[in-house]
Amino acid sequence: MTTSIDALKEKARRLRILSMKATTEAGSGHPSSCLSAADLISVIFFHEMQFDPKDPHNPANDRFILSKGHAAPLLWAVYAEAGIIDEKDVLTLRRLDSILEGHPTPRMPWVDVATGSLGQGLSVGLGNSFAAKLDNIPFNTYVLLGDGECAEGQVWEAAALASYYKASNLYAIVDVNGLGQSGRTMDQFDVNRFADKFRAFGWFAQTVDGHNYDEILNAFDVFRRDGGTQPRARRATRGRHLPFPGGSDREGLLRRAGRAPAVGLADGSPSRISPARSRAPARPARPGRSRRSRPG
Ligand SMILES: Cc1ncc(C[n+]2csc(CCOP(=O)(O)OP(=O)(O)O)c2C)c(N)n1
Ligand SMILES: [Mg+2]
Repeated sequence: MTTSIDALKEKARRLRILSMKATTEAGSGHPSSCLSAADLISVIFFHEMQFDPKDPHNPANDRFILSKGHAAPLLWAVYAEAGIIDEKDVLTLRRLDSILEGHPTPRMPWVDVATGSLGQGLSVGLGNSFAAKLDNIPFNTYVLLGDGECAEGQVWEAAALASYYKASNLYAIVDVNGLGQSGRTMDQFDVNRFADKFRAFGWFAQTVDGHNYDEILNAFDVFRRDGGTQPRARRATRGRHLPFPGGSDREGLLRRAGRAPAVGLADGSPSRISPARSRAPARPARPGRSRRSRPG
């Protein structure tokens, strides 16, 4: 694990800067949507996820879906920070000859599915979850959603199905920044409402301050430790981001508990997070993963 909290914060700072540079260069985009999620995505990519930075198609890679696809510049900045593309590539954002479009598309090899039509990412993540189980490959899928996006009914259709099928290898992280495209969201910074909704669908949900690294990291730890056994709510105050993981069932905990885990997350004033599978016990070696690493 590369990643001390200071290192994760520094990565997030660089992600913010590069996102701003890219959207400025392109003259369009959603820079604020990138900024609110930078701390969360730093932890997800540089602490939680495991993948081979040299092989986007390694079946054992953990998967990431940017369901709030309009924050694509942040995702491109992540791949630059991971050493997968150059920083200067990120500045080609939205050019006709660039594979780095304003929303993620599979023209970029690390993107499995085009996103940007809000509401669809969690459904695709659930498909990944099924695939992992059918192929017996223990990868996890992380889906980052917007809070405004959660007004889309498809999010809850996916949440219900994930719970029914105990998709314990699926994490949903909701960035509760209180804003949709042109105004306040219905629930604004009331992250507990997000967590309660996910819980109502059978998820293990936590809330965190999405800019507090101790809380974010702890939420993932809690999820790994308790996600399948004792659903617990982490009380927090208001949050800007909410991560919800569907959870991992490596140890079969979720299966036994009969529920899917979820995580919820945080914000910019105080916020909250949720769930976590366990980082603790080392994951069994995955096929073809010998070169996998957390990029530094
Ligand atoms: C199905 C659909 N409807 C509308 C839009 C237009 N749109 C783009 S960004 C956005 C606001 C998204 O807000 P939120 O999910 O909270 O993300 P944030 O930018 O706050 O992170 C909207 C409505 C879209 N991309 N897809
Ligand atoms: Mg929002």
